[in-house]
Amino acid sequence: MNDRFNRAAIGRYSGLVFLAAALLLLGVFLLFPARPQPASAQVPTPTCRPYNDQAVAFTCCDAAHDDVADEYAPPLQDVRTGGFIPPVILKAIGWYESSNSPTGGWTQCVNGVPFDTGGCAWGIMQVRSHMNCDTTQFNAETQQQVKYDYRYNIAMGAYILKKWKWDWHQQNGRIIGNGDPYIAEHWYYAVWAYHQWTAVNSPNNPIDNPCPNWPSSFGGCAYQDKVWWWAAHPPSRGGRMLWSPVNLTRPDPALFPTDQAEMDSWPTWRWRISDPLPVHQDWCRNCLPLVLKNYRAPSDTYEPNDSFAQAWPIETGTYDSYIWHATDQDYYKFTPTRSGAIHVELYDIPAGCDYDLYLYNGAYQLIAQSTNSGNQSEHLESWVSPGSYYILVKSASGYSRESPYRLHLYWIGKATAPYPPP
Ligand SMILES: [Ca+2]
Ligand SMILES: [Ca+2]
Ligand SMILES: [Ca+2]
Repeated sequence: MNDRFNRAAIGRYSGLVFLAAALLLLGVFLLFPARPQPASAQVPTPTCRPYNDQAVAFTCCDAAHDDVADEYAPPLQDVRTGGFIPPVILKAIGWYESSNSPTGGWTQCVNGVPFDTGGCAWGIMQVRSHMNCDTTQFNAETQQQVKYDYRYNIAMGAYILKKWKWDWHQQNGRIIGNGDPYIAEHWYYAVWAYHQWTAVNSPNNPIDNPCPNWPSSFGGCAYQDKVWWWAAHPPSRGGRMLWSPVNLTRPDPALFPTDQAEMDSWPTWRWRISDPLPVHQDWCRNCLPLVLKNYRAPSDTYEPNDSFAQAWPIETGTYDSYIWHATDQDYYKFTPTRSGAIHVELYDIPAGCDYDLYLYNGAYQLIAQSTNSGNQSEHLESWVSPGSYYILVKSASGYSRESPYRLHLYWIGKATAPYPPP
């Protein structure tokens, strides 16, 4: 070995080290690209997401159809149910669970403070599992959303009902009828377990649930019977019935255990009961209930909505409704919380009709319209900022009480990059 050789070797070696380091840095950069830093690292003080009865009803529909969860990417708990829940069940549970709040049912917050029971159960769905008083808890951000965001709260209630109660009963053979989730009566055990799966909720328990005046009133009845009663007797507020009644059939109470000892020894086959007839379906195609088949909407939906003031609040999603008479105007209100592009589509316009689509800003100024001829579909898009926007559907000619139009609102405010640039 001589010095020259060593220097050359060291030179080659240094070059390799430099190349390896550069590749490593490039790899690190590709794996963890620099992200724009938020303007302030401060955690914002949580505030209650604003809501009203219509917004709660629509969220119950979205949750029933597993359509809320997209907004809540990790690190929140994933609240996708992966299935269907008859929406009237979520509406009735949410009403009954929060009905002891100072402002009645469907209460998420009171005076800007999340509604709780004993600091343990939270919001409209009174979510208790994995919250403050439970031994295993959701992370802080998830708990915060359950408390402050009615949409997340309802989605979490739906998640618990479907993933932890319904699925658990199905897996253990406690099945009503053929276990079809589209039949509302099949959810009796899941709703029972939503409160607690003990004989305290057995409808045949004469001590806890005498239920003397069923079906005229639910006093003294089991938890899930109370939910059944509310489904059939929707409350009204502000002159509007909060949901369409669905007269759910209560199973024969004699089919169930009278006390905990009996319940503990109940063999699986005894939980398999036939359909309590008649059974019912409910979904949100028109936000109206279905009693089995052969159903037709008896009235228009989302009414009254004939002016800006009456505009029906909607979130992203699909809505079926009617131009019920020649001068019917259907206003919808959309309140984005972030800037983004919205797309509004109007389709399934009935044959022989010509409906048009208009978009207004919060000052009632027309900002976009789509007015194709005949029953061609309409489509418009616009850039929106946080605030109120109004969508108007009205008829240029014709109307139909038989065939609904379909309105679809798509919002990409969730996207990180504005498009088009503001
Ligand atoms: Ca209408
Ligand atoms: Ca109308
Ligand atoms: Ca048209």
